[in-house]
Amino acid sequence: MKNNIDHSDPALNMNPSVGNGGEPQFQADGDVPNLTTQQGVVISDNQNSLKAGPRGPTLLEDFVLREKINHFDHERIPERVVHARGSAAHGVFELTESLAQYTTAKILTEVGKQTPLFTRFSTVAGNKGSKDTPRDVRGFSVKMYTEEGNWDLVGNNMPIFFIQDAIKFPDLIHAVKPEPDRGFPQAASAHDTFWDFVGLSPETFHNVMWLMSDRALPRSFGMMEGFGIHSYRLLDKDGKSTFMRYHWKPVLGVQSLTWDEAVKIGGADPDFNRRDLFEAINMGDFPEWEFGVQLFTEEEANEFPFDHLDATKLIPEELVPVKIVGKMTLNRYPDNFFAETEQVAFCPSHVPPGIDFSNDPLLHGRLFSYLDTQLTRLGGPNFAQIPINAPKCPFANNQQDGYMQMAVPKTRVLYEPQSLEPTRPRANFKQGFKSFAEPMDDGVKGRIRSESFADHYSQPRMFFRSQTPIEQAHIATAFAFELGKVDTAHVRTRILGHLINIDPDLADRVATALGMALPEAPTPLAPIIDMPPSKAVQTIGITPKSLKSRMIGILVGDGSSKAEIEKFENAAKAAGARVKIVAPSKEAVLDDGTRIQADERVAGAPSVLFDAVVSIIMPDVAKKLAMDGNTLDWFTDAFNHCKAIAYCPATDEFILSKVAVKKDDFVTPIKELDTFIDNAKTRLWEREPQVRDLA
Ligand code: HDE
Repeated sequence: MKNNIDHSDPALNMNPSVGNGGEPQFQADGDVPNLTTQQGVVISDNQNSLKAGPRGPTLLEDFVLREKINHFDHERIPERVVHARGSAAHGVFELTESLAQYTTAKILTEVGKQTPLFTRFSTVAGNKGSKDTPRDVRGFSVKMYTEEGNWDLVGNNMPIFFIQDAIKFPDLIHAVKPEPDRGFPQAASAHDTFWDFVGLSPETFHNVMWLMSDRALPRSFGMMEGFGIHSYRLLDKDGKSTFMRYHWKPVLGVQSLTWDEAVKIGGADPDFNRRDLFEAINMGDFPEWEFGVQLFTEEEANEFPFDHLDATKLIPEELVPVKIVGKMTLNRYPDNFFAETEQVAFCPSHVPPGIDFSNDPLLHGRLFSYLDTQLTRLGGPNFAQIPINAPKCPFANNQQDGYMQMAVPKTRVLYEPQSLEPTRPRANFKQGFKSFAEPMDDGVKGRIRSESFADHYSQPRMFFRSQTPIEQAHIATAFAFELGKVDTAHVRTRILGHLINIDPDLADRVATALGMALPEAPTPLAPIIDMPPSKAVQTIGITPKSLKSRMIGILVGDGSSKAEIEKFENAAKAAGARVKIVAPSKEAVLDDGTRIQADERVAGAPSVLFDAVVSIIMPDVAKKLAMDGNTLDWFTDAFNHCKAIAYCPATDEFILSKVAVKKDDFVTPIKELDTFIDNAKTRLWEREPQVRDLA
């Protein structure tokens, strides 16, 4: 709400003394509701505590003060132990093709039905206040409020995971989180403990390859794929099971940042992805994903050259195509970050009838963990009553009491079997959730890792060999960067050994960048298979040429041509882009005398925040900006990040002449508007090896 108090008013600093009959500030009048305590008592003065005289001690009696401070003291809840940093949005799911042949779940059989949902994206390692752009896996969680109960699809933006067995999860997370003795580094895998764990756990390498790839640096949430990773089951009306792996495919396509951008954005705008989601939704530029499934039978799975119960293995889309059956649209930003984004509790065990679990041992650990963790995070067993977590279909049970109980059951019967209240809820075998009647083999109980889980190198190799040359260079460079932060020599050496098994050329490039000798490769536990390459695992190779939802920065100043600015603005917007005006000051007066407000000052908006940049400034402004490091970096960085640049004559004369920007096909004068718009849809990757020492 806009407040109409003039803060320059010296009266605000005065001390209105209620006890002495003065009228305090900020009083309710007209339509403004009264401010009250939690008990509904109207508060007379919210600016001054109760004191014994104007300069005397504050009185313990002041229940208004105590209640306010007491509640404030307890505002924080424990952040998520992983995935603490996150952003979310409301939306809707619509099924476009029925899977009735495979499942009874209505969410997957009722074509055209709109199901409300809430989706949260997250990083894994960083704390709640950490930046949006570390090199990290991203969480991709969707809570669908189906008419048969909530279905939580708790996935990641990579189709595989680091470990095969849940018992290793605390170790993985302890290794990647800040080191316990020093409390750093925050939100970073580039440190000794992570790479120590990785080197001693070769099963991690497939996910590590994805982590070193551009997939770990998403340009926006709307440009990420989502994967459930594990195989789930679909059950039809006869209880027949079909395995399912689910995928979210972004309509905007997969797009990523470069590492240098990600690092700089971390300083310039730690909320980069969150802000983008907020702005996109508020502008009606709704992020959308297609929902697809890979379906296969037990018999088909037996023919795969890997075990699909192993979460470190993806099922190549070329082997089992992704069948698109639905669409998710995110169309409403949460009203309150804490109440919704922070308190939402996802649990992979939340599935409606017709969906069931496979025997993936990682999934089984998760089926316990997510419910358990909410007890600490949300304070007790009643977190399902928090509005964001509550189902939107009827629900009823005999659970009672516990911390934060909101329900008031009006019955004497909270048990079963019972004969006192015939209308109380009962189980319903026909409609209810049933598990797959899986025949159990009579193996021996033990702490066992299946031999079919032993191949740790074939899929990392497939991933690397499927990449385009520039993506391979990014992966090798990322390994060199990360291992360059590892001080313990034997930890680095061990990683190089594994890389030889994945791809000798990759190992060689990383070793050369680090100035290290290659060790002997460890003996693989299983033969390494040369799988066919899969284009679906690329990033740059499959990024669409499009301006949709990308951001153009236009640098302007006093005297800039309004007509010229509008031409660029309109052309960019027509192609689906968003535009931000950047200027030396917060306001500028254009050539026709109109005063505009810049979205950002150039000092606060480095070019890493934009996908392409334009400069339309007058000579006197250009001359002044040529003395400003921020402005010079604006152009150099845009160039180094392979972006399209459109420049005016004054920019050319006074600024480009001073910086290392070469006039290639993507650096064009503003009169070539169409060329710029076309260039801005992509990046000139061929420029990168000229401006960066890639491994
Ligand atoms: Fe999670 N994970 N995880 N995880 N995970 C949590 O649950 C856990 C795993 C994922 O936006 C926690 O509510 C174990 C795989 C996402 O709120 C916790 C294991 C995948 C989110 C937990 C895994 C994920 C979490 C922390 C190994 C991709 C954020 C807070 C057995 C398929 C959800 C919470 C959100 C969060 C445990 C592995 C995805 C502690 C034990 C594999 C997206 O329960």
